[in-house]
Amino acid sequence: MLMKCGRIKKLYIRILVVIFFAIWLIFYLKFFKLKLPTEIEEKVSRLAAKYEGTLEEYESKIIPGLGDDGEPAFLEGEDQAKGDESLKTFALNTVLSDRMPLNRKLRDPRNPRCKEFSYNPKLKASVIIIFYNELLSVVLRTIWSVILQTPNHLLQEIILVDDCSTTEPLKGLLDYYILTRLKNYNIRLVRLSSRMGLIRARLQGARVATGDVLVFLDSHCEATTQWLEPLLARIEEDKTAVLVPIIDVIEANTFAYSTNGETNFQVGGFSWSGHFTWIDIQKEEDKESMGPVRSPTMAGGLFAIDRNFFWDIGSYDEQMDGWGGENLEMSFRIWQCGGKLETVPCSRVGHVFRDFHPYSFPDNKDTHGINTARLVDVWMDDYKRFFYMFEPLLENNPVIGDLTHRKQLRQKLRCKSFKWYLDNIYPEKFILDENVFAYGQARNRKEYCLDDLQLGEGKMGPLGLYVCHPNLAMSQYFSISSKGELRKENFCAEVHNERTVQLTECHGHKKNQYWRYFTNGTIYHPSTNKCLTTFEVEPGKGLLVEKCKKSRYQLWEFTYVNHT
Ligand code: LR7
Ligand code: MN
Repeated sequence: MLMKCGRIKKLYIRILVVIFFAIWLIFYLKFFKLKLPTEIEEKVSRLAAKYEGTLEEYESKIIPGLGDDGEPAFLEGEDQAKGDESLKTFALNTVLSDRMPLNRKLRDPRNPRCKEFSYNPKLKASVIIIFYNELLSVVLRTIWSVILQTPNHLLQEIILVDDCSTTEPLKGLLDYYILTRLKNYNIRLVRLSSRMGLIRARLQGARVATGDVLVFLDSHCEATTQWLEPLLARIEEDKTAVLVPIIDVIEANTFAYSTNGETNFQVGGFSWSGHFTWIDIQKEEDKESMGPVRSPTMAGGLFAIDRNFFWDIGSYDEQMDGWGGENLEMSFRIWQCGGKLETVPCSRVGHVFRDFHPYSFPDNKDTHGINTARLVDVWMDDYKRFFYMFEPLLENNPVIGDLTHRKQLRQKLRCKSFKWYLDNIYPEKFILDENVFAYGQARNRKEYCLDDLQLGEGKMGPLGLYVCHPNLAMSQYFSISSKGELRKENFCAEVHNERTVQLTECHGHKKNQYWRYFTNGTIYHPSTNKCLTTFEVEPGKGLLVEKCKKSRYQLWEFTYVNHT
């Protein structure tokens, strides 16, 4: 017995020695490899032969001071014409960007009160910037802004993830730029060997990150004064807080850095069709405090999160392809599974908003739709019914893919229901069929229905009349809310000139958006003392109000009526 113990002990020691040696070897090799100066020198001189000329020429074209302070910049003559032309293909002025200094100085856009706060975070950030076929100068300006606006001791590293770009300047020239012009900074460039889409590209970046906090940025951003400190300080206070800065607009044509004022900012919402939207902050005191403000969702591209928390809470849905959906998925998940999402008004970062995506996706797949279907199936419980009214073809469609892992995650983390999220985090969200007097199709003379005439999200237009569809579709879905609004998701019927009826943004103050639906079937508009009518209204045209009278043109029957 004693002998046996002795042998086992010896065996253990041997194993330990081997492990120790292996670890030492790995470290030694890694260290040695990193420090091998000749190898880097060789690479630099190899690249220099090919790119130094190009880079010098490129740098010589930069016009000092152009775009300083975030002022709009303009080019002249041929450059101006070429710049305008580039907007059509790249959705941003590439000629101007190439002329503007890569390290341009911006004004401090913050509310003056932010300067009174002092932050002294101990955490370090890994800034992860992913890109696919972006303009080199725009990417470099993003990197420079991070370097210039971040104190050294807070920046662990910058991780660039190239999602297998095909444009030439993002290849050798970018390598060469980093190895020469940025050699004093800790920058890692990860090249993906195939196009993975932005969700998986971000995951690859997160996998190699070593900082305490991950900060994700789009590759066409510019950080401003003290952008990082309040984010890190808040995470230090609460590891479960996921934070977004105020995202200012960098104009795609002039690169003007524009803010919506020092105090005005919005937070994230969503539409039932599965899109991110901006919404006003509900509580007045939240606007004033300049402290972190609750945000039901985030836009997705710019945020800070504790690195361990990122993995614990389920990182991303790796089966999401291309672009879109991951932002709402992460937002709902964070709230439902015990985290919080906040906008930090004293942190501001600009983002170039483009009119269209200058890139396409393999197979032209509707990745936004598919990704959103994945998230609604996992996180939204029965409320997914609304999304599928917008996207009926995606319901139960195998293109959505397997959801087992994400559903398991929801169970494992014991996440709360979507109803909890709506009640507690986003109580201002209008739910089309809850707490309403009536909803569904509103029929007049059996065959005609209220119809938004394909208004489209965010647009105003007449409240129309159309032949009823055999099934309830979103264009004919209306509700009479508990406040007496005749409404869609965000649009309310309102009387203009005492006669025509328009759908405009709901203001919540009753007035000319106030209606009453009587049990006799009339929809009455108190402030004009008139009733909604189809008299002399052609299908496809806007509805009217007229003096209330006994008339079948004024009678409406909703699919569902809640008798209270
Ligand atoms: O296949 C791709 N691979 C990539 O690496 C496609 C894109 N990308 C990169 C791209 O180069 C860019 O750096 O991913 C980043 C985001 O792509 P954008 O800039 O074309 O997206 P966007 O700004 O139009 O879209 C917003 O919504 C997306 C949904 O998937 C992402 O979450 C974006 O990060 C997000 N951007 C923001 O939140 C910035 C504020 C905009 C608003 C509102
Ligand atoms: Mn973007």
